[in-house]
Amino acid sequence: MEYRPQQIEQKWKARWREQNAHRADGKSGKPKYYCLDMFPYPSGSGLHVGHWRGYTISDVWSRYKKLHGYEILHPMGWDAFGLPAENYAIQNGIHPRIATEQNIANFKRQLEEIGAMYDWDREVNTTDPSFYKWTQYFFVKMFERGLAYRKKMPINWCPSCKTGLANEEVVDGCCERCGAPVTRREMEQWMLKITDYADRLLNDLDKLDWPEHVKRMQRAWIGRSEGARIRFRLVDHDGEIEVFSTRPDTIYGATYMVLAPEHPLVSQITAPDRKAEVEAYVEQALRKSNVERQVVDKTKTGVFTGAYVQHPLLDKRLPVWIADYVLMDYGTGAIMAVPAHDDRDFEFAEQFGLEIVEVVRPRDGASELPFTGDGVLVNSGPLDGLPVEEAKKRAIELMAEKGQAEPAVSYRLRDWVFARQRYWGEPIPIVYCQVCGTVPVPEDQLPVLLPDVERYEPTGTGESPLAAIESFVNTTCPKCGGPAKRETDTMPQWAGSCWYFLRYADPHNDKEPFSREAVNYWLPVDMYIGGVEHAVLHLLYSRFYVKFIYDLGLIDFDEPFQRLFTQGMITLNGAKMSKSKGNVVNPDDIIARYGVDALRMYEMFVGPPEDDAEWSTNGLEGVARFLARVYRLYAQQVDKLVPERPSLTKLRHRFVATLTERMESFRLNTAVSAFMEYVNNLQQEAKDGLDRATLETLAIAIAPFTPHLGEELWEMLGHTDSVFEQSWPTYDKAWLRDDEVEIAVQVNGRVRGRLTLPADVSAEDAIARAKALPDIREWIEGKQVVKEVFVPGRIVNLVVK
Ligand code: ANZ
Ligand code: ZN
Repeated sequence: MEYRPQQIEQKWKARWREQNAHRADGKSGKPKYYCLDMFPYPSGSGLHVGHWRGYTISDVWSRYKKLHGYEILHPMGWDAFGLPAENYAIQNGIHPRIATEQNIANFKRQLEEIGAMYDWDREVNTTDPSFYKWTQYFFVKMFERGLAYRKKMPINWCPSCKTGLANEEVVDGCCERCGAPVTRREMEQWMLKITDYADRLLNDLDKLDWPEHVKRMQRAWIGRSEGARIRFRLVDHDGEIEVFSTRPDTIYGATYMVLAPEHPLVSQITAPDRKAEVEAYVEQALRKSNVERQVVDKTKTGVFTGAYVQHPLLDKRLPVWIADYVLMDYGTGAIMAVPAHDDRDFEFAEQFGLEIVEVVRPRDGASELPFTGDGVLVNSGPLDGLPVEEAKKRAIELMAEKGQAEPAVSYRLRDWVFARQRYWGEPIPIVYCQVCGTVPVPEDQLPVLLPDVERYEPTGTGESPLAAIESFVNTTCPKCGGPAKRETDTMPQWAGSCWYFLRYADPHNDKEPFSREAVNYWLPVDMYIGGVEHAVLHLLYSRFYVKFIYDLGLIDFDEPFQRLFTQGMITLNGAKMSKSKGNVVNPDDIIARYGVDALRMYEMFVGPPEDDAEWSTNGLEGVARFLARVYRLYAQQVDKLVPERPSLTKLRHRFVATLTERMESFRLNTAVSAFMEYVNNLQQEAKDGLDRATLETLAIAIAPFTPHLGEELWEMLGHTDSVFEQSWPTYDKAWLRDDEVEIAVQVNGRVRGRLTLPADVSAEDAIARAKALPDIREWIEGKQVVKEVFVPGRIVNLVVK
């Protein structure tokens, strides 16, 4: 009679293993469903209960879908290359390979506890040569198509990790990994031309079922701007300065020019008497990060070069300055400054006493400068009186007639710095030959193995530790057989994660990265679950890779993840749980006391899955007590089942209706409340006995949340097959109807739709249903709902801003 979760859980885990229950072979004849977790990098700290949340959500969802008749692919693997693994290894004096093996073993043990439906036959590991062979293969394909190229340029440099970083890895001017302030460093780098895909990456967001905030972040990161390229002829020098501007309408207000300190023209046009000052300025600017350089409100710095350009439409010369608020890697690295209508130009002009000419005025009269809003042109000759949008077009035409401008689009997205000067990564499969130049390693010579070495600490010279290994560096040219040297940089952490989800479809293939058939069968991923911190890094890089692989003709889809769910974090005392902060709860301890199922169910109960939620041991104990009650209820009733009576039938149909609706709208926390409410009701009824349909329904429905207990309850009811071979319970509306009401749904006080709901519907359900109505979504999408009112039996009113 006593609920002993640990015993039950061991028993079912063993049974699943024996029966290979989670094997996905694609031969069941059922429709497929691919539910994927963002695979973890196996850190030395192991998993805490915060990590469990996402893994549990994805498993609950997989099992729920399985009960709907799908064959489920729910794989797991290891993102094991990269800085975290390497930094951990260095700190602890263990070779990264050994440390990684140990960490994977520990992670796997912990993940197996969850009791998830992982098909371990499909496990992938990015550090396994049989995997990274294909990571290198895709690099070679990029190189062959001109998408991987080398360029000398200032890049983000982390002085603490001693490596270059991609823009996406710099957060508020600091290294995403270690938090050290990032500096700039001029280096020859391997780059991937992700910018070639900017438009597709932007437009195709529309076809994805992703949270709006993630799409918004990607759109902002890609940052498409429309405007013009405008050329200004240099006075007393040959050549011209080209700028990108989103405000060509303000051309008559341009009073000076600014070049980025790194701009190649700087050294050519600087007057001899300005040289010393200019060079000193360039030098100090190079040491700053782009983020520091872009801070608004900061005292502006800069120097005059001594050179002038000719205004394209006026008989006027504009002085050319250099200043670090202009970035080399945006637009053309040069601007026309319009201090009256741009904040930064205004501060700069004030600082250095430069001319300010107002050219746009708000329709309702005078304005304070700088004025950046919409209005009408003034002081602008042929543009006077035109509104901004029209003036933009007209200005471009006027300058285009003289061959000095044309419409242009600019992106904030930069090409991806794809090299790291570190040991623990995939070697970049390139060989330098004096005769043949840069030669990719042919497919039959892949993988280029990462050599097993004693010393793997970063050198700090800007060279990878691999550069010191002569047996690695010296090789023969794959083309001519002559002596050649290997590239010694490695790929960034993200390389393997850009395509690992394709490999799960066909993980043991040693002839190709995957078979076309297998990938087109399982992909795209139907549901991808992970942390929001990947909104622009991994989630953008993977989309780029998939589009590229689609262009290679290897797959039939060009977006990897049809639906995305980003789970919130678990906090303890208000702070994100993390080993380094010392505020973690270890799942091993919890399982030993309360069992896996209690932890799983509590992880769902803790709050709306997309929001952060505070850990509470009391809450967990409540869930554990609840499961013990469920178990006892079955233990008492299964031997004396009675026929179903109407009160039980009604309760059952209502429970299934409520639960299904909450599941479908991904409200997994209130789904748990539905179980609790139902079981309370059943306990009231229990004195008159319970029927088979009631107990079978509950056993099936609870199984996705507490799979071990679900199987046990199913077995207690006399079954010998698995509960997961059953179907999700259905309900008959007839049992709900008598108590239904129709209510009106208003947005900002106006009726925009109608809903039929159970008379005793909770405010939460009513509001969620209202928001999900297509008619209503139209009115609230992209807006902030600031107030939600529910008047039972009458209306829901949503106030949006
Ligand atoms: C003239 C102008 C007048 C501008 C005005 C703005 C307002 P977004 O919208 O982000 O694309 N700009 C161009 N290249 C730059 C660089 N490398 N570093 C710093 N600033 C740069 O911004 C485009 C605007 O940012 C451009 O339009 C340019 O200033 C500036 F009333 O040109 B504008
Ligand atoms: Zn050669």
